[in-house]
Amino acid sequence: MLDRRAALATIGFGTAGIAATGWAAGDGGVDLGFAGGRRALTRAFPGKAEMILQRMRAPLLETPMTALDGQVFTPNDRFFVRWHYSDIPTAVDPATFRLRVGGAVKRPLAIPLGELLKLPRVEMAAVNQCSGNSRGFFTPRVPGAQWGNGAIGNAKWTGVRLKDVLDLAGVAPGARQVRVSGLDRPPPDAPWFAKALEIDHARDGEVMIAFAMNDAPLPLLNGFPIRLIVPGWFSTYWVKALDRIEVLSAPDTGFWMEKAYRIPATPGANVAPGAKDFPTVPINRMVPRAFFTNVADTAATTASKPLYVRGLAMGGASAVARVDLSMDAGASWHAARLGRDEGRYGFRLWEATLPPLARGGYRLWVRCTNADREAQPMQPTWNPGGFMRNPAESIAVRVA
Ligand SMILES: Nc1nc2c(c(=O)[nH]1)N[C@H]1C(S)=C(S)[C@@H](COP(=O)(O)O)O[C@H]1N2
Ligand SMILES: [Mo]
Repeated sequence: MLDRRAALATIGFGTAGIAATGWAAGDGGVDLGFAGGRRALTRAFPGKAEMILQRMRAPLLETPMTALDGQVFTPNDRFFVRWHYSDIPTAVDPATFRLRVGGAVKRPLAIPLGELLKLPRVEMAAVNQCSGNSRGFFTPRVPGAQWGNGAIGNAKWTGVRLKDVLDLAGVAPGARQVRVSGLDRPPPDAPWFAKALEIDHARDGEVMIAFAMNDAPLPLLNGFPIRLIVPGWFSTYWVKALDRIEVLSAPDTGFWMEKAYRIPATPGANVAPGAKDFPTVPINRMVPRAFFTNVADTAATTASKPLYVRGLAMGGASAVARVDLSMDAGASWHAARLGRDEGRYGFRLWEATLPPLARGGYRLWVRCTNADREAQPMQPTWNPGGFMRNPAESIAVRVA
């Protein structure tokens, strides 16, 4: 329980406009909580139940917050979807599908799915989060998909180690990176969507090729038949419908590594709005986050009733160490209860019950700290790509 004293020593309704995202808007759609954030809901996509429609082609589908509430694993039919190009696989024949492994290897391979499945199996819970998740909240606004907080999901992934596949092909001496790409195709003159990992990262035994998601085949829109899982890293590297692995003896100079998905080489990827010509690095590890999932941006309660709040937290590149709540804008913090640990790269449930509060308006903050002692900042950072947003979230609480 948060103590009453801390609860009372609080600020009133903030005007910061920070809001939980993906809540019913009353007109059958949702309001993502930023200007221009109204979206329709859709059931028009194969393998997907109700999703927030961000874009029809290439599909961008966001998970409503209500679909994340109360469970660590995001159902496959509510898992967000993001493709860059509209020419995406609409059917894949598992019998003829081949995973090609080439480049700086001793034995180039074209591996049938049946052969891939013979390798030792690994299983891992891991959060898949778009680099631009929550971009719609950036102030000043930045171009790119205007996501609320729902370009994120956690699944139990089953697959094989990328390392084992590379060992089958035999990595040649002098290998530097491993580049991956999938079955989607760019329009004429646009660069193939391909991402590269350093060779040691690719061979760390954690990076995996998944063929199952929450014990079911991957939905087509999430990368059937196989996709890359890069635990702790943003999902731009989690290449879907993976059909090509190339070992490179020099760093990848392709558009999607050299020009896109780059962040300022500063703490928190933070630069002053309008800054230009700062050094950048490819986006990489995720950072801690915690969300409210059972209450909208404004929770109403009566003075005599305790308020129960819960949500999800992620540590980013390391485990969730703690989740704390504050009712005094971060001056003091109170530990939330944590749910079962399903693995350091996955979501962790958190919950707390606020004591009955005096009538009035409050702001309740939640913050995750990871095992590397990295905590969410109170203030949002800014960069022109709209990447890596992770300030502590807050909701208004009205007690009548
Ligand atoms: N083949 C392919 N893989 C891809 C992409 C893509 O456009 N093509 N987009 C990446 C990005 S930016 C994101 S956010 C994730 C989204 O994964 P999901 O659709 O399963 O949620 O896929 C990644 N893998
Ligand atoms: Mo993304």
